[in-house]
Amino acid sequence: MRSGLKGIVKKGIGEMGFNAGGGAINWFPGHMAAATRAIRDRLKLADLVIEVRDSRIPLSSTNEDLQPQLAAKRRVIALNKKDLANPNIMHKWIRYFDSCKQDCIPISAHSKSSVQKLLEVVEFKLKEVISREPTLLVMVVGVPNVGKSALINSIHQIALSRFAVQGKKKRATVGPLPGVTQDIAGYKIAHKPSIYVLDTPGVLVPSIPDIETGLKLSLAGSVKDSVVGEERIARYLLAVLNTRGTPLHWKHWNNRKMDGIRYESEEKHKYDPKDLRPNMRKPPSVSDVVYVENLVTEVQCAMYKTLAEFNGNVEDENDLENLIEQQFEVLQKALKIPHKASEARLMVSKKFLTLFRTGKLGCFILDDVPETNTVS
Ligand SMILES: Nc1nc2c(ncn2[C@@H]2O[C@H](COP(=O)(O)OP(=O)(O)O)[C@@H](O)[C@H]2O)c(=O)[nH]1
Ligand SMILES: [Mg+2]
Repeated sequence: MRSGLKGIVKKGIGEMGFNAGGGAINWFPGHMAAATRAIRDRLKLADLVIEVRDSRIPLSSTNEDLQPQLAAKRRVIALNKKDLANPNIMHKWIRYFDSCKQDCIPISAHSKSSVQKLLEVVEFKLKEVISREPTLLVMVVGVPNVGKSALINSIHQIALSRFAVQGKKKRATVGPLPGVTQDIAGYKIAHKPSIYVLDTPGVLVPSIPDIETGLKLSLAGSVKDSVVGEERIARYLLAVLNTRGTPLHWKHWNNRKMDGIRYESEEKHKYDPKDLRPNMRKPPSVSDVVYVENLVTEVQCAMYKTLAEFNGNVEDENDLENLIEQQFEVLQKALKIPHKASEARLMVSKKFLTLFRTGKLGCFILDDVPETNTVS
């Protein structure tokens, strides 16, 4: 890890450890211990696991404690939220998982076609068992917020349409399976053989191995914001963006956008009788979209300007900290947060995080592809 970033990570969190028992940061709520036990028990019965991870953090979003058990099963890793991940780096990750002989498929749980592809891989891997077992169990596991339930819902939708095509009146059985705890819901997605897919509650490990993993999980939304604090998460994000030099690329991006706007407005000058007709099909949210786009442009320009004019060294902890301090101020303006607002920093952090998490600042992958050939 770069030294400036390392310093920010350390300083931001101080000496607080991410552990189950105590310290200021406790992200292992009691219910997760019980849930982990229930998942371990079910895993014994599973014919296949779909391990859902967040594409933006393909390694940091693993549950290390479950890895030995997961690795021993038929497993497909679904790298979800691919719409938020940088596709170029995603290719490298796919190659990495390939080199580890681990089936892995990037998906977006909201896109039926990608979920369909995942199901094809699942069915292929189950082929030999399908011929001899009347009932098969597929478990969906992963840390919180990676999109397990969204995936299950899409699988369910696909299953419903399959059943409908077969003309069966009794469609997929929805709801808890007999003997399955309420927290683990199951859906039937096929018959002959019957295939059940089980959703599970997201569980983290009792102790997060290192602070940066914790910050990445927070950034991706697997840990509640209140646990680490929005400002700390935002500072970490700013540190990552600056050390990567990302805002320097935003200039070109926004130049192109501006060219687009200029081009459009020139076009408008041409007289077209159609322009006189009231535009009935204009969606009502256009102004919202424009508002957010402008906000993003302002944020990116502010970030670009501060970094381009910065004459310190982002690898130096103190320099980086000064830069981030300065950026908090310009971001407040860009994000239109009143100068005197109480808790302005918190508001800046929250808004900035929202832009990042919704992909408005671009696509990112925060984990570095390992050089060794070990999957964890
Ligand atoms: N952008 C994006 N968001 C997703 C995707 N899949 C799930 N989400 C969102 O991620 C959040 C958590 O999803 P959920 O299914 O509840 O996660 P779970 O805790 O693993 O069950 C929700 O806001 C989903 O809408 C995806 O492929 N792309
Ligand atoms: Mg869920």
